[in-house]
Amino acid sequence: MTTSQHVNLEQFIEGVIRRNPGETEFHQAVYEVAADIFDFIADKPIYHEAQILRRIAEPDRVISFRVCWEDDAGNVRVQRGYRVQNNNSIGPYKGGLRFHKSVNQSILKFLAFEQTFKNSLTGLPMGGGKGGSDFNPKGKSDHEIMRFCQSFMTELFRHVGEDTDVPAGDIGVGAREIGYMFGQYKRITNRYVGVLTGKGLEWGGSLVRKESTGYGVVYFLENMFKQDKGTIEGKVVAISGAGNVATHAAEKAIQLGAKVITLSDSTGFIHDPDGFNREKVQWVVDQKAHSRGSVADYVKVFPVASFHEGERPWGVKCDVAMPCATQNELSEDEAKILIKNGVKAIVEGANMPCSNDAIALFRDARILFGPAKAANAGGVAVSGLEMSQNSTRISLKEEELQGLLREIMENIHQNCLEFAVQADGYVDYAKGANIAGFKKVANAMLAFGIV
Ligand code: NDP
Ligand code: 2IT
Repeated sequence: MTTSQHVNLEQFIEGVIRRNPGETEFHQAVYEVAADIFDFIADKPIYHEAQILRRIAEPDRVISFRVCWEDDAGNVRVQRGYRVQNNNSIGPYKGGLRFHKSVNQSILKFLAFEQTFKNSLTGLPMGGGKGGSDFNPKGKSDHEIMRFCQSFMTELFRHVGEDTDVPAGDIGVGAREIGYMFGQYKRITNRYVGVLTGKGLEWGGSLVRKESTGYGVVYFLENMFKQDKGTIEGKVVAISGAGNVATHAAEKAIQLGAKVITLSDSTGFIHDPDGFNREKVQWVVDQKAHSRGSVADYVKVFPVASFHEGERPWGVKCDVAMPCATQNELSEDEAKILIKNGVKAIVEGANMPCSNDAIALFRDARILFGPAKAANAGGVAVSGLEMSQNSTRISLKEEELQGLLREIMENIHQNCLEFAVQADGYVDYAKGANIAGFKKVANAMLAFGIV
């Protein structure tokens, strides 16, 4: 073993920062995982010798490409497209595509890195990947979206495949975009295969995929409470976001007896002190689907509520905080406010929504913390079931899939527990998820030798 293989955590992170200059989100994600993994492998030299963590933190490949498209006014527009294939040790690369103006290599590398551990935790054979573009879908016509998706897939198709890499949706990519991309893939390759998940039900999609991430987040919370001899019933829940994850999490939390009092988008947050019900959540879904506009108009329809422009919901007193919008949307200062207001649990619906300092505060205060890679894994898990259904050409029934999602979330919770219980009895789910997710990928990598 050379001295370079004896690095400690700080030296390891310094190396990551040096090799990936300016990629702050990627550094953050690697640090959060590495801190727990260094503890775990301290007495396991085989992982050090094979440089497993170093290899997982170096994507297998980062593909970046130009995407040209024509807007409705006939202007030529140029975007950048990416696919980060992080690790395929336990299955084909798998993970969403994000279309958002903020997308860059750092964000997609952090997401692909996280996805590797998340997919491992599901127990299904999926590696980690992520992709997307800095294309901003806001204010674009349907035809512009179609042309962009077709152009994006015209390059992406050569890098993906049902046994190679299977993208899906993420921020700004839902059933409509998956449809345009699948249509183009089929047209170019003349193959009808499960190359994307999140497809429509008429063309190879799976029941329950749409709801699965949000529902799964709430099932994970239910399991955390059960373990802590508590219940979700009667809890006051603050949720951020107004997209796929946030609205389905709200729906399931309400169904299980919680009172959801906030939702938000990039323009601000709605506080409804009476609590959302199904109809109110549906209003938000329709508002975002039809106008793609702000949730601000909610107060015109439901005057009991207030809209807080440009703010996030974490100042509202709640028992449970569920950040379901985007990365770094819950800061250290906001964590302090939540703790002061008596928060009992935080569960991450979005990927890396809490800063590392915020997570440290929750852990120190011994507050239940459900990390994204475990809590929001229900989405990719049902994507995995969509892949199985595509391979076997058999469609599972709704009830069966709902049952499988619940069971997978229970298993993920159980897998975390194996490494999560601390000397004082606190269940550190972040640590549990990092170690359980790492172990499976690491052991597969050991089996393959130095590749
Ligand atoms: P959507 O595009 O459906 O919704 C995203 C929501 O978050 C919108 O309300 C959007 O507001 C808000 N948002 C996005 N970016 C920002 C930002 N920079 N600042 C403030 N608000 C923002 O995406 P999803 O619901 O699918 O994804 C939400 C999160 O969940 C992401 O972190 C994603 O990676 C994660 N996730 C998604 C899964 C899935 O299956 N879809 C699976 C697992 C995790 P606005 O409309 O104003 O832009
Ligand atoms: O972050 C995620 O897990 C997703 N966006 C879903 C990925 C997938 O392949 O379904």
